[in-house]
Amino acid sequence: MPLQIIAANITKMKVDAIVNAANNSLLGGGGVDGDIHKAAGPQLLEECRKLNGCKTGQAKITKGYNLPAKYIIHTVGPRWMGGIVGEKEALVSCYRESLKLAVEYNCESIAFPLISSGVYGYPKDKALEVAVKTAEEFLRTHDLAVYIVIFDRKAYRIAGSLYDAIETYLDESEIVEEAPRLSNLPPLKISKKLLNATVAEKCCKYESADSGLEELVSYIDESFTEMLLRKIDEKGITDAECYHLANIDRRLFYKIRKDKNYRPSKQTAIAFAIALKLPLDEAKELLTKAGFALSPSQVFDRIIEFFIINGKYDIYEINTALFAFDQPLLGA
Ligand code: AR6
Repeated sequence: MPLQIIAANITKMKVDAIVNAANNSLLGGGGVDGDIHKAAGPQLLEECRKLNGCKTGQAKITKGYNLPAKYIIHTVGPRWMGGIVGEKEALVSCYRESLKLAVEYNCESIAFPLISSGVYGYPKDKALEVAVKTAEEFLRTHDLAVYIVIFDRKAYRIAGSLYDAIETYLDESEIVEEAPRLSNLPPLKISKKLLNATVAEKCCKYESADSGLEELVSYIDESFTEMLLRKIDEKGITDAECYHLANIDRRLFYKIRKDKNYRPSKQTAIAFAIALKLPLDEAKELLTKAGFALSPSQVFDRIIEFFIINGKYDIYEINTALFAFDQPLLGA
């Protein structure tokens, strides 16, 4: 199942479980912990008192009480000490233990705040990287919708070097772009009636149609779905690998697989181009099949180009960058 990064207040999330960035006592505090206790109501503290605290890197579960979420998973992140006392391992453990608890309680969706990145001082870009990587690894073997919730969107930054490289790319003078290669043929106008006709009916109509129509129709290119499936075969990857690499829901993938004429959204089409590691010309071709292009005047399109040109095909890295530039994300 896909992983999504969203800007929100976690107490409002309608998911099976939300995660609380708590302290060892589990008796409440400031930040997200304070917000969750306030929104869930005093019964939460009563239940927390019975849990006998929680070790750093571990997780415990309670009911959600007045929250839209069924459960609250309380985990204790590490305090940032400069990254030299095993903070990363402890933070990875927070995500893993919380995810394991969610599965144990049959949750189908879970939302995390950026654990440790507030009062505990873990740098936000590094905290997000741990969150995304650990969740992504877990999703390879589990079916669960995972949301990483960013609260203070403005304070959020990705690693400086990547951010700077993308900014420089966006600032570069306009690149010369080839016109999207739709077809060498003039636009084809076919009535709805003809499109919906059976093959036999079409043959009859072609015979009486203007000369050349039959020839034109025979030029109709490989569809998006056909090109996608061909590329999956050529790359020798499985369907599951493909929809995971594309951060696409399994059900959506099979819907596309079954429908030769499926028209995906632009984000979905690009997600597959990334999953298949297509070079820029082939990525553009796949997009064209779905009726889209990459425009040099759109920030979103330029960021996608940046990653493809630099051979960076990690969809989760691309999504964190898109999020930093306030752009829609790929896949889910
Ligand atoms: N929804 C989503 N994210 C939030 C919300 C919210 N309502 N409120 C804050 N955040 P922090 P920590 C973000 O300090 O660093 C508490 O006192 C916030 O922007 O809540 O793990 C505990 O009791 C930040 O990115 O948790 C502990 O003593 C992230 O949540 C200590 O703080 C985590 O910030 C834990 O510190």
